[in-house]
Amino acid sequence: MRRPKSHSVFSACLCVLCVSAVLSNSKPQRRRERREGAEPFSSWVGMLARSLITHFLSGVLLLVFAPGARPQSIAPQIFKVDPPSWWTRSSTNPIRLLIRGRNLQNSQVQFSAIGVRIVGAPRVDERGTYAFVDVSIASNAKAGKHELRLRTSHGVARASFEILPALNGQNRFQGFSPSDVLYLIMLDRFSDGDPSNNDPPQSRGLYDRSNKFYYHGGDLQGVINRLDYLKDLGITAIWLTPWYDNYDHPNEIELKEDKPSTGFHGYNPQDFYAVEEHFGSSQKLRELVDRAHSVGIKIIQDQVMNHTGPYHPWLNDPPTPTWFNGTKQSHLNNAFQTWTLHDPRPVELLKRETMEGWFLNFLPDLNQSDPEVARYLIQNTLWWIGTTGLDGIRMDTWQYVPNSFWKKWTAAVRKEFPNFKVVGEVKDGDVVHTSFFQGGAVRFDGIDSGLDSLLDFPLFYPIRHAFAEGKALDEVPKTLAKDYLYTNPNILVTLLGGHDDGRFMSEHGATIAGLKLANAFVLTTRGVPQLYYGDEIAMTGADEPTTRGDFPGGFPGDARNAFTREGRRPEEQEAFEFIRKLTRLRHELEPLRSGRLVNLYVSPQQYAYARVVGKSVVIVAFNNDVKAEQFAFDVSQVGLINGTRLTDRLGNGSSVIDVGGIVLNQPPRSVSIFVPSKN
Ligand SMILES: [Ca+2]
Ligand SMILES: [Ca+2]
Ligand SMILES: [Ca+2]
Repeated sequence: MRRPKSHSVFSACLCVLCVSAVLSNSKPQRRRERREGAEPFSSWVGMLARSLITHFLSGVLLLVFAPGARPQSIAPQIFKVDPPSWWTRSSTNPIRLLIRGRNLQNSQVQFSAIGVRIVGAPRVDERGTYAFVDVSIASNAKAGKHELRLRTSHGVARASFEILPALNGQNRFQGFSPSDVLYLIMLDRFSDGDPSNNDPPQSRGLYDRSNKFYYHGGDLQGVINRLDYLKDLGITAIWLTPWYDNYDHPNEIELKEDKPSTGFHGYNPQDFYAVEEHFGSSQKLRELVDRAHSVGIKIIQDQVMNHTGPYHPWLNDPPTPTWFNGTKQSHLNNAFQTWTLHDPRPVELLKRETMEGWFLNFLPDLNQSDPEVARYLIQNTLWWIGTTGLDGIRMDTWQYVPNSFWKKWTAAVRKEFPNFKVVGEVKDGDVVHTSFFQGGAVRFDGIDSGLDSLLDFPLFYPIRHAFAEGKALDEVPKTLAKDYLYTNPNILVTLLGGHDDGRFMSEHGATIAGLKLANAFVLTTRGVPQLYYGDEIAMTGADEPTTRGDFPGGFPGDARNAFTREGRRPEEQEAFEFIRKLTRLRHELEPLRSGRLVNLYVSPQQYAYARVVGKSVVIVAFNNDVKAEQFAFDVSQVGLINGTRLTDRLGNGSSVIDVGGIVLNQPPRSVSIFVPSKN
């Protein structure tokens, strides 16, 4: 924020003080003339006259000594209204607007719309740059854009605020469940459906496909264009990396390989209420949500509530003094001592450094304990859901935000959208740590966060170790053995890849066979499976920048199009077809979605389990060893009787139950999904 006039105003104020001092010089003499206990009428007249002269001279001096200050510069101005719209019949009413502008002191706000009413007086900060205004929206409020007028004694500023009809809840706000198959898309790197937004006027020069840290052109239209591909793959929900408007110029603070970077990843918002211009518009976003819903695909938004981007306008002009934890000049650096967050006896400074410290020492850490910040963020979440109809949220950096805030936030989301679901990112391999953050139980801190789901990172690492590196497979059931620590392990989001880790195929020892096993596990075990874009065609990328590579065929001029069979190489096609077969089995076989998980056999490199719902049983058996293995196990506990024939839906033959058990001869690095034959 520019404050160029401050020096001039300061000079003018000094001069006013001088004039006041001159006018005061006669006071001692007059006091001597005054009779004790009585203030002569002439004295009041004199004071009034002096006051008038002082004020007159102040005004003159302000004009004279403030070079460049025109009279209209003290008129109010509005730069932004958050939120820009709301809908009728919302569970949140009134809505609190945060108006950012200039000269907002002593303002009155008016609406001319029927059914829209201002509640109370605006609260304006002392700099006059923010006004908090409560707006009550009656159920009969007229939909449309309405003019908001902010009036001070120096003028009127106008802005628009839109009243929306509440979205019909059919096929919207659906949440997610183990019946879904999620697919994480790095928005900038998946598909460029609109080259006209690749180098937008608002942010020229940030597009460069040869630079790993610049925009590559992927956008919302690109996702719309690929809905058929995703549908064919068996995807029922898309998690998109953040579409918030990120900063419009190179990031000179966060250097990557010694050069400025960009906010192509979306996690550095400069505006929580706008869509990044490289990705499209809010209208295009609504189109994507509607088009996805029309083909049975849900949309999951990636939200950030822990911090803002390093160039957010709030940084130099926060709406309240406690908007951030610390200031740009003075704040804690994040120490990432996350273990202290579930420690009943934490070293307070370590915990504070983790909760309130700024990521990388430059991402401004929002203070959710400030009631205005909490209210702003809660409304922001509701706004994205309520104005688009999206179905779920993946919340970034969950653990760095206080549970006391999450409790209010999840309650507000659930109140308005009862079926909605949220998955939190707690990036940690320890079940003890991760499970602490799941809602559904009051923890030692006296709080139930209300969080539905977590990304299952404790299972992610054993999956990588076993299926990519070929290490012991029993690390997987050993991790699942800790499921009792979760309030609900069945809603955890299981994954073998994501945008913050190198790709599966770039792990030491990874093969297509291993990738197939890992997908077979994720798509048949408990939880909500999540795929990472490009893993279905065995894309590689060993680190964070390269794991976010461009999907081949998604961009103009690409040499081949891996969205089509013709464009896929043989091993890409092998992986793609296998994963598609798995998603189809999951959709077909109810036990794979909602069945309880029953472990049947575990050895260092073999693992077999059943998924059971009612009398329906599916048995999944892995041999992760590089040599064939025969192993036998009892299946009577899942209700399968002697003589039942089990057929492998992945084509490795069949097996007949005898003496309550089965004997399997599993080829090297193989998996079977056995289903009892009908006869
Ligand atoms: Ca584009
Ligand atoms: Ca931008
Ligand atoms: Ca924080």
